[in-house]
Amino acid sequence: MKISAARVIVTCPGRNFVTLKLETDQGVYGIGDATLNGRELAVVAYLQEHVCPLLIGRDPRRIEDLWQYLYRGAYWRRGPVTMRAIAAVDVALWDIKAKMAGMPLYDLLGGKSREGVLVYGHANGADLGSTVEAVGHYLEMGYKAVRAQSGIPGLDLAYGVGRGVLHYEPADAAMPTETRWDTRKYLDFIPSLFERLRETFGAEPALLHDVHHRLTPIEAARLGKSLEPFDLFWIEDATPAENQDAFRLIRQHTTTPLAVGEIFNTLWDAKELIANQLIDYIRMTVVGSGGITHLRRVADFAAIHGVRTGCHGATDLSPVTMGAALHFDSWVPNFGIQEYMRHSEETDAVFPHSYQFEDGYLHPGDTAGHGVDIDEELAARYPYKPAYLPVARLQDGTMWNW
Ligand code: KDG
Ligand code: MG
Repeated sequence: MKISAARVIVTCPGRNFVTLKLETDQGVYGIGDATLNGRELAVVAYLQEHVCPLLIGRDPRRIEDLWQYLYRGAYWRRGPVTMRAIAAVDVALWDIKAKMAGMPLYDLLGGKSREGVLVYGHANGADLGSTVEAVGHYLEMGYKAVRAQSGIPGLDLAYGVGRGVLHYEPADAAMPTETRWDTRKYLDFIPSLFERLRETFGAEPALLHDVHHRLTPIEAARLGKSLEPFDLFWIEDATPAENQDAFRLIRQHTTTPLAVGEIFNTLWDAKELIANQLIDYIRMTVVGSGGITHLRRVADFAAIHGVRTGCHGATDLSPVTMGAALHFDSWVPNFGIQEYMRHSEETDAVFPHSYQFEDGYLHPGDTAGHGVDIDEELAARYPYKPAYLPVARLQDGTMWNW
């Protein structure tokens, strides 16, 4: 069996996606996601110029060997571009293997560990009142877990808050939107939001919050402490995690669970965090971290240290990643939760998929492979559109973390 073609498909049904399609001499094909929000064409070039030519003629059944070939063989290791390209190949190969076996991918991985995949939705509002309303809307839709992001009094644009629409799409302009940040305003406001959410909805729903890398370690410690009475499922990306040691300080001050990792690319980005039990949830997912092959290793390492998974699932991760992640989530023994930010109808039409939402859980479906396809004709009707993520500055203009 041989790989006969490797093609990169770029489409923008409301937002940009990069998809790799691997075809074989036996007619079976597989697809993988390679989207890197705001830097998409870098991965397109990496795949087209440097990876696709290496794949033609190779045996698609040798997933591990191909992974090692692309990782070790480049000499230059890690990074978001390289690891997304490897992930796209890896996920397409697992798709092919599962299709050849006539099995849904979760069966090939070891079978289901649970009946459904618990997901959290994204509620957001311009102010406290509308955020509470949005959380209520998600609970009415059946979600058992909801992330709440709100506009901050005195700040113009806050992370995670749409401009008048329920769904939030950050890569919203041909040049990066400039936002302003004020830590004191944020820290003064957020506990009142979660206090109101608990008053309104009681103790039952799981509530989550994304700090999006904005705080210093001691500020993150203060936030975690102030949110303890409201029993959050987690606070995410409390501080930038290049400095893994910083989490020791946060941990010493608070029992609020910590989640990190959506921008990590390999286990090495999270090794100290996991080994020292400085976090509770690891947010890496298939597209950002070298596919199923590497994510399995991360999850096994996390399992022996009591850390659970919480895969990133924003809309810039295509339905292909969502499908593959749901098979992974169905199998992985130390599953925590899966993020689920719904795609637009246009995106769902370009990527027909077998996964379904029901009563707070996603189900991967039982079709052979990862259950997600691409309608290439439809995809071709949506050409690539440059779009950047925003940037953030402090009130005095100093560049900050978005
Ligand atoms: O492309 C950036 C988004 O994926 C990110 O901002 C979303 O933080 C995010 C989340 O938790 O979904
Ligand atoms: Mg996040």
